[in-house]
Amino acid sequence: MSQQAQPLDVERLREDFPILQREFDGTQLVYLDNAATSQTPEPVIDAIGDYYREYNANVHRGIHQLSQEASVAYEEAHDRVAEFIGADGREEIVFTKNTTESMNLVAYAWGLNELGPGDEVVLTEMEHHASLVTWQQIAKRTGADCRYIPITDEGRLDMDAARELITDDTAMVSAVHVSNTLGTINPVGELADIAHDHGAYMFVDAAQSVPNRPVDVEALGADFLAFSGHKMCGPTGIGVLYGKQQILEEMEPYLYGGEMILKVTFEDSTWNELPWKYEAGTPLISQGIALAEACDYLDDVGMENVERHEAELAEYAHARLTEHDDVEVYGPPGDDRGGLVAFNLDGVHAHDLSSILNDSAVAIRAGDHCTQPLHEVLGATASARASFYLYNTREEVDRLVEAVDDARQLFA
Ligand code: 7TS
Repeated sequence: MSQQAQPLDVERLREDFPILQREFDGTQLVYLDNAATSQTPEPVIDAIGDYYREYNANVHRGIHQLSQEASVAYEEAHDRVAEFIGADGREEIVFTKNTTESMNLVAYAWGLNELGPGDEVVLTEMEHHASLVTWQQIAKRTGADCRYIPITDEGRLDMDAARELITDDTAMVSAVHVSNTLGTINPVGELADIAHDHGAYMFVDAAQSVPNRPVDVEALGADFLAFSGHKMCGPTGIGVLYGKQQILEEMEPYLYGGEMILKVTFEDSTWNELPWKYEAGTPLISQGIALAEACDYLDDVGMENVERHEAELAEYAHARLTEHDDVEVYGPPGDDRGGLVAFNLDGVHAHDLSSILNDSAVAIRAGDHCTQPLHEVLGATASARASFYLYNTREEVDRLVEAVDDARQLFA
C-alpha cells in the first residue's frame, strides 16, 4: 500500500452520491453491496445528462458538428481510461458491455482460433463464473483443457501448485486479481512472470481491483485485463478490455459489422485500426464518456486513498464480525484483503440473513457471488457478503454488525 495515502473526507464525498440519502421507513440506507455495483456520483450522472442534452450523435460517421463533438469525446474517453490503468494509448483500450463481455471477446477471438487439443488454460479455484464458464466452454469446443490453481486453507493461491500447473502446454493463464468472495489479493504479477516463462498469455480479471486500488497494466505484466464501469462510479453498460497492442493487432475480430471495417467488397473485408476493430456497430457512447468522468472522479479522490480506506473498513468489519465465534469469515486475515468480507452466521442461511439486514436498511449480497465451484471448496452453498467503497464509514460497519446481532437473536 502506498505511503502517501491520505484519510478520505468521507462526509464530503457522500454529498456527491444522492442515492446515499435514501431512507427506508425512516432509516437511512447503508449500502454495502459495492462489489456487485457501486453508486454513481453527480459528475458522472451529469456527464450522461450533458451528452444527451448537448451533443448526442452517432460517432465516426457524421461530418456535422454534433457528430464531431461526440466522436472526439468518445475517442478521448479511451485515452482517459488508458491513462487510468497505465496502458500505452487508446489502441489498447476496447470498450465492451462489461467484464464478462471483455472475457468472451478474448475467449472467442483468440481462444477459438488458437486453442486445440493438448493446450491448457490455467485458472484459479476462485475465478468468477465470467472467466471460469467462458474458458471452460471454449476449452470444450477446442479440445483444450482447463486446470485450476488450488487455494490454501487461508484462502490464498497455492503458488507452489501454480508453478507446477503452468507448463509449456499452457496457452493462457487467467486469474482474478482480487477475489469477489474471499477478498484475496492475488499475486497476478508473479503469475504473469510464470506464464510468460512458458510462452503463455496472462489475462487479469480486474473487476474487483481497478475500482478499488491503483492498477498499472505494465507493472502487472498483463497481456489482457478486464473490468466494468459500473463497479467504479461509472454507469452500467460499459466495460473495458485492455490488450497489448501487438496481440490485438494479430487477433481476429470478435463481432463483425459497421464501424470495425476499413474496406468492404462483396468478396471480402479488411479491418479498421485499433481499437475500433473490436467495437462493431454503434458503440457505448454516453457510457464511455461517463466512464472517463468516473476515472477523473476517482483520480481526484486518489486510488491509494480509496485502497487504504477500504482496507481499514474491511479489517474493522472482519474484527467486529468475528467477535462472536458463530461467524465464519472466508479468506485471508483482516489486514490483508480487498474491501469486502464474505461470511456465514451459524444456523442462518445467507439469504435469511440478508433479508433481516434489509429490514434494517442494510444492503448486502447473499448467494454464491457467481463463484459456485469456490463455495464448494469452502464447504458452503452460499455466503453473505458486505463490500465497501470510498463513501462507506465505520458507523455503517457498526450498523451491519448490529443487524447481524438482530439475526442472531431472532434465530437463537
Ligand atoms: N469478475 C469478477 C471478479 C467479478 O466480481 C465480477 C462481478 C465479474 C467478473 C463480472 O462483472 P460484470 O460487470 O461483467 O457482471 N461480480 C459481481 C459480484 O460479486 N456481485 O455481483 C457481481
